[in-house]
Amino acid sequence: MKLIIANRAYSSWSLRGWLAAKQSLLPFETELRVMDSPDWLSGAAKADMPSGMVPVLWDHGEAVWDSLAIVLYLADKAGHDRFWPREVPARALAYAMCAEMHAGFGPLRRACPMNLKQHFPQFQPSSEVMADVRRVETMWEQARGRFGAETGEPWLFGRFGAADIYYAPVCTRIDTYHLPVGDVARAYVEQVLAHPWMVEWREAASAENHEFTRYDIPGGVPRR
Ligand SMILES: N[C@@H](CCC(=O)N[C@@H](CS)C(=O)NCC(=O)O)C(=O)O
Repeated sequence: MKLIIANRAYSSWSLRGWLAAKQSLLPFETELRVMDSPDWLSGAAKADMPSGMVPVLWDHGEAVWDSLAIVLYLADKAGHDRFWPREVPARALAYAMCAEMHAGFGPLRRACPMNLKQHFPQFQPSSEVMADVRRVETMWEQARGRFGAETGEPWLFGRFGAADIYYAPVCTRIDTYHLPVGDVARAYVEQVLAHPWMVEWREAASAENHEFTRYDIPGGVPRR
C-alpha cells in the first residue's frame, strides 16, 4: 500500500491517515507531497489524488481518499477490532465521535491549525473555540468514563483505535495553543502525545523544512 500525505507539521488529516495505516499493522510506504510547492499549486502533485486532498491510500491500483474512508477500508482489511470497540454501545459512541470530528469543529480547526513547529503561549481562544474544546472534553469524558477507564488503559475506549486516531490532531492543538482543559483531557493529551507513533511523526515533522506560510498566525514560538 502507498499512503500519500502532505507536510507532517501541518497536515492533520495526513496524520489521521498515517496513524490508521500504522494501526492496521499492514505494510505501507509513505509519499510526501509538499503543500503550496509549485507542483502542488499547479496541480501536478495532485494527479493521483482524486479529491485534490490528502490523505490518499493506494492499494492494488485503487485509490481510497479521505481519512474516514481510509479508516473504514483498513478496518475491513485488518479487522474491525483493530479500529473499533467490540461492544455495541461503545462502538456507537466511537462511530459518532469520529463522524463529529470529521464533519465539525470548524472554529477550532480554523483558529488553531495543526502546527508541530511552533507553539503559542499567548494564544487567546475565542468563545467559539472554547465551545469546541468543551464539546471535545465532554465526549472524551463520556468515552473514558463509560468504556476506557475501567480497562486500565489510557485510550478513549480502552484499546487504541479509530477514535484516538481521529482526536490525535486535537491533542496537538491543545498542546500547541495552550488551550485550557480539565484533568481528564490533560492526562489524555499527554498519553496521546507520548504514543510512539506520535513521537515518530513529530520527529519526522521537525526534520521537514518546507516553506509553508498558509497557516501562519502571529505569536508563534519555535518548538526547538
Ligand atoms: N475530509 C478530508 C479532509 C482532507 C483535507 O482537508 N486535507 C488537506 C490537508 S490537511 C488538503 O489536502 N487540502 C488541499 C489543499 O490544501 O490544497 C479527509 O478526512 O481526509
